[in-house]
Amino acid sequence: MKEQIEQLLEEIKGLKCATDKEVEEARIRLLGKKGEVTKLFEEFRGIAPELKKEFGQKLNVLKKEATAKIEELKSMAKATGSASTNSDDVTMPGDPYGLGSRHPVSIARQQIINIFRKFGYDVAEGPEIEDDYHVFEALNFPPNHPARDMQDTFFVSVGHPNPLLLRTHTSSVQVRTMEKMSLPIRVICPGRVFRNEAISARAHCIFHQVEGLYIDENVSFADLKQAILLFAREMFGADTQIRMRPSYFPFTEPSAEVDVSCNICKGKGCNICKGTGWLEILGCGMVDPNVLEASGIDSKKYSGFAFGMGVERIAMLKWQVNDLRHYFENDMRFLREFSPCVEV
Ligand code: 2NL
Repeated sequence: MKEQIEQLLEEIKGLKCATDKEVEEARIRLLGKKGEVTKLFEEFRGIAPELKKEFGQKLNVLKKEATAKIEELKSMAKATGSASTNSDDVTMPGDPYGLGSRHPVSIARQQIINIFRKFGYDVAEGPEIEDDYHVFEALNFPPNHPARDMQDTFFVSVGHPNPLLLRTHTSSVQVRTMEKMSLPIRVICPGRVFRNEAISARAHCIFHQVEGLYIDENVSFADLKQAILLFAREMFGADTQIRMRPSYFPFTEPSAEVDVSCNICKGKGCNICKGTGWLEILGCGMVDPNVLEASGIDSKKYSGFAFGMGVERIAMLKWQVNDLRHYFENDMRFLREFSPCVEV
């Protein structure tokens, strides 16, 4: 009986099962009515009284070990779908996962950057948490301008003469460039910006911008117009036309909004351009002399132009996406349309 108990203990220690069914079979074989452990308990009734103490203890240990092992195998089967304690079959194929791909906003941002790099612009980045001076004051925003209101801007600190806030445009990076770089300056500033707006098909409280700035002697509005025309043709196709409409920004004078001819109907009028034949792509203008002087640039000697565009908007127009929210929801069916995603 001693050998039988020891042999069974060894067997229990090394017990392996691949499925739920196998665990149940092992339980019946060991602990069932006619199971091996049960049988030993029956034999135990007939053994000599002086051996009862020793074998009683041994049998109790055996039963405990068998029950614990069955429980362990059962819970392992639940957790992994397999009760095998030896599931590391190195010959099995690995778990496949799809390759990631670039987000459409990232693709559009990179295309805009590449175009301006080709034109000789540097790329500059700066902090997302900014101060009032670099976002508003240095850009000629009057103290009571609505953009400085809590309704439009996310403030990080208030009640301070120069409060911290989340930048509402990347012009703040251009201000920092003007402060520290020698002239001439030719720079673009891509980055995330934040506005306290209700989310809709056309607006989001976080979006991406690319702003540009060119300052040198004798920079004219004609230079601005040519730079924007060349950009539009690179971005939307060689036959793209542009038109400029007068506008207003605190930091440029004169200011303009730029439309491109609709790349769907080629200017004839369709539902994308709402029958007008034109799509608005950016705002721009000649840098206001007050903005140059605030950053220590002599506005009598130097002039410049600047522009700003929303990357999501450019991406919507380029790929005819009619709802901005698609860019933030990370629906794989949408994202997969932009670059082939290797699926296994
Ligand atoms: C828009 C309009 C614009 C600028 C941004 C700028 C920057 C400096 C000086 C002057 Cl440092 N201007 N940026 C100028 C005109 C328009 O953005 O609609 N953006 C989405």
